[in-house]
Amino acid sequence: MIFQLFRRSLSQSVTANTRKETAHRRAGGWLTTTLSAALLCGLPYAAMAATCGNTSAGFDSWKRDFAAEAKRAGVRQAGLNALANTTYARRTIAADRNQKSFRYSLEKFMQIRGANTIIAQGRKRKARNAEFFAALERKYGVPAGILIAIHGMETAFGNYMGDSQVVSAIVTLTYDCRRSEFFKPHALGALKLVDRGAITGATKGAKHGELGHTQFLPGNALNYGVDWDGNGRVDFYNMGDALASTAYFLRKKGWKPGRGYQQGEPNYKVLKQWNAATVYQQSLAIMGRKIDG
Ligand SMILES: [Ca+2]
Repeated sequence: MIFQLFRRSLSQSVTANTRKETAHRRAGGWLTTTLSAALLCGLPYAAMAATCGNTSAGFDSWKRDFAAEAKRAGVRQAGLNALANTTYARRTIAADRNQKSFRYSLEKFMQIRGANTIIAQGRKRKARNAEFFAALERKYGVPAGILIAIHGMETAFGNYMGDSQVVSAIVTLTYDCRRSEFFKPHALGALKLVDRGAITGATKGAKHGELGHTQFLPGNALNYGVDWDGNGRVDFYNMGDALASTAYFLRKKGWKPGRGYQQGEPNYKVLKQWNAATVYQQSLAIMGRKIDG
């Protein structure tokens, strides 16, 4: 049950994060605009962005154009190879087209997301890993409760991290006309993560390319990844690295150490940076308090 609900949460999270990107995207007008811009600027068309598509038909030729763009953006050979090896992610596109909006009351949302289970398990996890969470709080100022609540909400503590190939998923979403511009930095991020050895073309994640224990989109993974266990590699499938990256993300988004995160307190607004859905933010604050309490 948690699995299905969890999938919904991803859709909700991505939908919320990309809402503003969808309004201005109209398939059809884009090519004309790009060509006009190319003519006006006197640039060869090959130097412009690759042309999106709504079916798998143009994917391979798009990939060749996107490879040139990726190279200009600093992607190296390993990332370019991973791009060349991507396949059109049908299940991702099917899931993306099938997204529904949910409007639950806070109480209902917490119930269907299994908040009581997350709180009960979360308290045990905090007790069992007390030194780890204390060390995270010392370094990033983010208390255990909120990190554990996120971990529980996103993947049921690492039990459901997805079965889609991350690079193919995020590259396909960038090719797809619906939200190309939103996903592009994450596709470039995924290719750079391949360059760094953090992921490979075979790495599995959620349908929209979210990675690891707390489901970072690849662009965020690139920017906020932390090698907590010091093995020389940022690994979002390692709990320590993933939770440290989550704490670092929140800190960089404005978390104030030692200040509260309940509604009306300074850190509550930082939760919005993690997920744009109000009920999600409210749930995190409540679960976090109960786990920390
Ligand atoms: Ca590591």
